[in-house]
Amino acid sequence: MSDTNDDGPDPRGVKEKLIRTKEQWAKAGRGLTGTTGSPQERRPPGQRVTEDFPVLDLGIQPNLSQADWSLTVGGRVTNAVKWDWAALMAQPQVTLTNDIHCVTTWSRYDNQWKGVAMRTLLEQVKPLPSAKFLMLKSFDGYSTNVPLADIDRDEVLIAHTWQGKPLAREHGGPVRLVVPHLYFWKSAKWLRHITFMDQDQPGYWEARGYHMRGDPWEEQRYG
Ligand SMILES: Nc1nc2c(c(=O)[nH]1)N[C@H]1C(S)=C(S)[C@@H](COP(=O)(O)O)O[C@H]1N2
Ligand SMILES: [Mo]
Repeated sequence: MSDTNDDGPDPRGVKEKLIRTKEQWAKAGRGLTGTTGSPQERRPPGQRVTEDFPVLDLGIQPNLSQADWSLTVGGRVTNAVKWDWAALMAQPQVTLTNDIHCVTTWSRYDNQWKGVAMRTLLEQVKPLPSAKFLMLKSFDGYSTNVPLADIDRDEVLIAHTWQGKPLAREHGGPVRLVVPHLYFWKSAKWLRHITFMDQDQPGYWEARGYHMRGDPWEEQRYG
C-alpha cells in the first residue's frame, strides 16, 4: 500500500490506518498493566468486560455460503483432510460456553458456541510427533500461529453457531476457530486452511509485533 491513501480503505477494503494504529500500539505496549493474573481469576489483567460483541478484522469480510466453505488440513500430519460443510456437520458436535479476551482490552463473557471439537480433528489428522505449531489461514488472507499444545485442549473448537444462531458473516461465518484461553486474534475467522509445522512461524499480527502465543493471564499481548 502506498501511504497516500492511508486515511481510508484500500480498493479491496483493507483498513490500512487501523492496521498501522495497532502496530503502533504493539510498539508502545498499549494495554499492558505489567501484572500477571491467574486463570483462576475470571478477568485477565488489563481487560474490561463488555456486553456487546465488537467486530475486529482487516476490513475484508468474505461473503461465503456454506457451500463455498471448506477447510483443508495438511503439513506435518499423517492424514491430510478436507472438510466441506457436509463433512463438518457429519462430525460429532459440541456446545461450549466460554469467555473471550481481545488484546484491545475488551472481554466478553459467556459466549455459547456450537461446532466440532478441535480434538476430533486432531484424532483424524494425527499430527506427526515433530509437529509442534499450527498456522491457521483464512479466506480474507489473514493468518495466525498457535502452539499445538494450545490447540489440543477440550475448549478449542471449530465453530459454526454462536448463541444458538448461525455464526454471522462479520464474526467469521460460516466457520471460525475459537481458542478461548488465548487472546482472540488467535481465533481465525472464515477458517480455510490449517498447516501443522515443526517450527513456529509468525502469522499476520505476530509479524507486526504481537506475541507468538498470546496468553491473556500472562499479558502476552506483544512479542
Ligand atoms: N480471518 C480473520 N480472523 C480474525 C481476524 C481477521 O482480521 N481475519 N481478526 C482477529 C482479531 S484481531 C480479533 S480480536 C477477533 C475478532 O473477532 P470478532 O470480530 O468476532 O469479535 O478475530 C480474529 N480473527
Ligand atoms: Mo484483536
